[in-house]
Amino acid sequence: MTDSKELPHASGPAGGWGSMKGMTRIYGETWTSPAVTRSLGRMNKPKGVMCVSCAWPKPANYSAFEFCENGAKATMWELTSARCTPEFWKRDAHTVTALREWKDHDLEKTGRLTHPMRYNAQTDRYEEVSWDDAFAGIGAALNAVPKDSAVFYASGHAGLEASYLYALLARAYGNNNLPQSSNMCHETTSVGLTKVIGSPVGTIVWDDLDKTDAFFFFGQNPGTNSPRFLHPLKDCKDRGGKIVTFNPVIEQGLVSFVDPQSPTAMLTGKETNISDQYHQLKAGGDVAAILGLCKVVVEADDAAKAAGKPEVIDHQFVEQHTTGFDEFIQSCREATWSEIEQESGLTEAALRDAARVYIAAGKVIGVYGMGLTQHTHGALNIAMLVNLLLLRGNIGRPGAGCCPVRGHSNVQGQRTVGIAEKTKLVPLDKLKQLFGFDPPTKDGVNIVEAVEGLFDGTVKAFVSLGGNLLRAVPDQERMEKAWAAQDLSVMVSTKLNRSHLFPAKQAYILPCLGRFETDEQASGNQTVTTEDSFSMISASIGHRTPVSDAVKSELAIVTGIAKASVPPLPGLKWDEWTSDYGLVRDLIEKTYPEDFRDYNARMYEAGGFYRGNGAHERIWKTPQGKAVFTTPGQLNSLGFQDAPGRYRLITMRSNDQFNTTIYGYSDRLRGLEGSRDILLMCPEDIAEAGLADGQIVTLVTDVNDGQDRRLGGLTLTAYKLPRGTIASYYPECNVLVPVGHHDKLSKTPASKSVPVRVEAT
Ligand SMILES: Nc1nc2c(c(=O)[nH]1)N[C@H]1C(S)=C(S)[C@@H](COP(=O)(O)OP(=O)(O)OC[C@H]3O[C@@H](n4cnc5c(=O)[nH]c(N)nc54)[C@H](O)[C@@H]3O)O[C@H]1N2
Ligand SMILES: Nc1nc2c(c(=O)[nH]1)N[C@H]1C(S)=C(S)[C@@H](COP(=O)(O)OP(=O)(O)OC[C@H]3O[C@@H](n4cnc5c(=O)[nH]c(N)nc54)[C@H](O)[C@@H]3O)O[C@H]1N2
Ligand SMILES: [Mo]
Repeated sequence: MTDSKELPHASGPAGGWGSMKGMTRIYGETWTSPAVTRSLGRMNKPKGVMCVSCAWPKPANYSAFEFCENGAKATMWELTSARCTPEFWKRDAHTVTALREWKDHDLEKTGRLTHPMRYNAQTDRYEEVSWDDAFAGIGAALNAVPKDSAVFYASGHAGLEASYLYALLARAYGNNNLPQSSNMCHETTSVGLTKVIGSPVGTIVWDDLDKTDAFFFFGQNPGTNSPRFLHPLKDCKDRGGKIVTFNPVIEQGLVSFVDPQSPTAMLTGKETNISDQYHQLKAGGDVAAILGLCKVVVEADDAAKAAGKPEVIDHQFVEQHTTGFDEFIQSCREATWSEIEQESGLTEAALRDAARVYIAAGKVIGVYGMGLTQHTHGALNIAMLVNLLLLRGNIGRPGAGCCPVRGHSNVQGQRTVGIAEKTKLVPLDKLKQLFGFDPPTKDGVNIVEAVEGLFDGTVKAFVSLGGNLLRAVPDQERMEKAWAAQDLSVMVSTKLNRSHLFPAKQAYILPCLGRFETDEQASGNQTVTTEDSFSMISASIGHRTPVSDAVKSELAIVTGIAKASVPPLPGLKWDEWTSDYGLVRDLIEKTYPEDFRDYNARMYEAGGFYRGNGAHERIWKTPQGKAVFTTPGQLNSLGFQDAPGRYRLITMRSNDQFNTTIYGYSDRLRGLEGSRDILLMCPEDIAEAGLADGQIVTLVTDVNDGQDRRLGGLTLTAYKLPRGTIASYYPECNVLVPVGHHDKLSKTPASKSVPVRVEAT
């Protein structure tokens, strides 16, 4: 294993006092009140509030502190006492144009948005508007553009109830243009996993974490992005289990962890070593690495058979449950070690070590994140991981399975309840029956198509239920111009962000309640529900006083827009639904009866209720009716060739951000402090390029499509990375990602392997 102490930028373990310090700093910066500790105490517990940060599941046997460093940061960020009121826009320096010079961190630090605002081009400022005027203006503008040209985007925050009605609004308005943040994230999973196991989501549940013998991690960073995952990982190690990691970057959370919930560990500093093996493969090298693992499994099975020993491949499972096996193992036998080594950047010996752990483990969970999904052949990456799991029957039995770790707290659930641009994913006939209108049958746009539509002028109006799309998508510079050229932009937001600063001809910012706040409607304080990465559905009940009397719930905003833009129909009871969200849950249950049985009663169960998943029961909803082995057509997941001076750029998240929300400038777990304008490169590459550690450089996208994409002012920083793989931060790097650079099947932007050159500035 690589010793973290060898890193050019060594850091302490994940968790421990470092995480306490991280939380304390945000506490100081957000001026939140000490009452925040009461909110934190309710987090992820029945009748409490499900974390507003990531989608990591909530255990039924919860502990006193069921939150992590990043959940606490996200909570304090939302519960800040700072307010961005209409007064903010009256200050001389606060024109929209001037605010474009501000950093993401400083925009959000202005605090919670308190009033609906409309852009005034004369003054170049947003000005307060009444809700009635805002809804009327939005309705009129939506009805003035062709129906196909309006887009209804959702970032994965809003609860199931508001999301269901949002999807209904788009369809009643007249299109299926319902792209979502997962189009930049786990859409590769939704498409790729469905292709091979017939399920768009992961196959494990909480109990499997406690039963597994080994975790294999591919491109997911729990220390930063889902820190509560570190507890089951520590438990796995405590019971003698193994963890093997494949990641070009050494991520401290996968190296060692001090449990902040254990007084003994905190006082003694006792670290748990997490990864038994840490394989720093090249970005885009997973196809070859996994093929290498499978090759060893096939070899071991051949040898076992020859020696009359128990088989290594689970042939009974393969026979009964899969298709494509013969062709796949043929490709394993044919692949040479030299090409596997070349493409993965790992040695045969290292891959044999990893395969030994895989073979010795009775039950294995394969975990993955953006390191697999955000590639040109991201779906192939996922299919390869499934190949590996299928060989030994590691899907659909206790302690084993496939575990994509989702991002936003309700990103998976929004898709479940109809926020989907693909009509085949939505029971349109049910909608017709329930609401009495003909839902449009033409597929809508995903994010890449929406961005292309903005560029060519076919998208004219954009409604965003949360998020900061302009900052999150590829080709950001072009996007800023195109966004502002639209007829209408509507942002339902909690904080100011860059997407607000490129207002369309008519532009609105609509402030909404956060999940911690009470949501009083005619029938009382409302409950909202969310679905986590394990398909568990849980209720949240807000308990904090709303940030201002003038904010509305996301659901009330959705119904407000709906009433103003969709003709009235007896079946569309927007007001009634707003007065009691339980009625919306009844509609969800009627639309998806198998998934949401007894919804209103079961949503308070500890740990949530399970929506079910065929693949978990070995029911494969693929065209073949079986799980599918995939023979790789190529040995990496890139869409370009290596060339002299061309690097594979990983756009990465720091420990001090949640997507485009930048809490600060401390990437503690990577030992990087003080600046986000950095480029990480290994010392050998720096020397070969004739550059020097500390030098200021510019990144230039190495794609020949007539566009000049560059990002300057980056401090070159020597870091322990494989040759040819470099890394810099998202979202800053989004000016470099071409919109056409995406996963072939799902169109998820390939943000983890952007071809770039490095120029001395
Ligand atoms: N604190 C915090 N938490 C978050 C978020 C956040 O921004 N901040 N974002 C949320 C969201 S929306 C999401 S989707 C998730 C994202 O969480 P993750 O899926 O963990 O996403 P990333 O951190 O972007 O990338 C994961 C890892 O992939 C590695 N990697 C890059 N390229 C490759 C490759 O080619 N192969 C392999 N094997 N690994 C590679 C990177 O080094 C990194 O460690 O986290 C969620 N949680
Ligand atoms: N280069 C590169 N690009 C990427 C990625 C990458 O790894 N590399 N990752 C991609 C991924 S995985 C994702 S998910 C996207 C993220 O894309 P988005 O989901 O669009 O962006 P966020 O940064 O999560 O959105 C932050 C904003 O959401 C609003 N907000 C926060 N809480 C709430 C709430 O409760 N309700 C409402 N209505 N609004 C709220 C606030 O105004 C805040 O400014 O970015 C993608 N882009
Ligand atoms: Mo995400």
